Amino acid sequence: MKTVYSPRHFGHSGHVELYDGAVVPAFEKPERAEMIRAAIEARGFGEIVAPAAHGLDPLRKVHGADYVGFLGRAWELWTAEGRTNPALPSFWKAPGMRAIEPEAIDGKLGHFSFDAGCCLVAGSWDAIQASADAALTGADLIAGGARAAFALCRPPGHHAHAANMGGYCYINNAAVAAQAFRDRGAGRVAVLDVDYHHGNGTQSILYERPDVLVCSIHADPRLEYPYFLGHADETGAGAGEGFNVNFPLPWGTDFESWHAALEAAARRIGDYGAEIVVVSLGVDTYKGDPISRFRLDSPDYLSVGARIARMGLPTLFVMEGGYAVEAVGLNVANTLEGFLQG
Ligand code: OKP
Ligand code: ZN
Repeated sequence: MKTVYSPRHFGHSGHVELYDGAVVPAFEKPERAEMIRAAIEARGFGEIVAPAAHGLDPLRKVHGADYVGFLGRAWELWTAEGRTNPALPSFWKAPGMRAIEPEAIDGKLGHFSFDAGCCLVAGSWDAIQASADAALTGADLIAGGARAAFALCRPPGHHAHAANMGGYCYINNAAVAAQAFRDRGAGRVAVLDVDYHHGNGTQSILYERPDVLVCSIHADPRLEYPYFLGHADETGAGAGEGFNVNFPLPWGTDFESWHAALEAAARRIGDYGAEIVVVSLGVDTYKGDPISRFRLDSPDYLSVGARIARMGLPTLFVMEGGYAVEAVGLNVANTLEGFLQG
């Protein structure tokens, strides 16, 4: 299995987030991708290749053109105001306010986000594009006949909505890849999101579509970020009714309970008749994750990968979360090894 990786992710460094009432370095940091790359290299799963440039058109198929344009210009607009700190949003519209894009960068940052989990620094846009290109290149590998590929995306993507960044995510790499598979002729695509957090952006983007089934296993939004989406009664809308499946689980969930949800999701994907599965691979379900509260242990990820393999589908793994830097490489490599042996 090939891995798609670019060192351009390092451009997205030195960014911050609000945590416990303070501005702190973001948990989503470059060391994560480097630990994963090192673990993949050490296991010798296959070649590590650079992403090919796909341009912005595939991004604009799932995101608004104004939003993509904003991401490309935000740093320039911010520095034109004399700012040197990361461009961090902190103003949002409440229901009843008006969704008119402000001219000032501070207003634009709020207009195109849903939380303070995403700021932009000088190299962010380049890293964001390389991350999306990694997902698209992984999709190319599978379209070319590979059974599986691993897109080592950083920054991650599953929280990003069509026109809003949030939760460390800017471009929804999984949705971009799912769309790319559809455009290449796949009739039915599934997204299986195993990150600890609900994939609110992926759900939102694909909510009214029957051609992409979205299944997400995550901490219950009554307890956990993203708080305002991810409940079990969100089953899709319009033509997409029945094609969104959420598995919210309580804090402290162990592997046995978590795996029962994976089993149900895998069966649902099989019943759907998916031709390809995009796995939003977060390993923040790990017991040692600093911002999460599930209890999976490193060997459990071998079983996760094996169960995904048993679906018997061409599989694109797209990297999402996982913040226990010392274990993130091991946990991702175990997932992929379980898949390859399964
Ligand atoms: C991204 B991914 C910190 C509380 C919420 C956001 C978590 C984003 C996780 N202020 N932090 O799904 O791993
Ligand atoms: Zn997560």
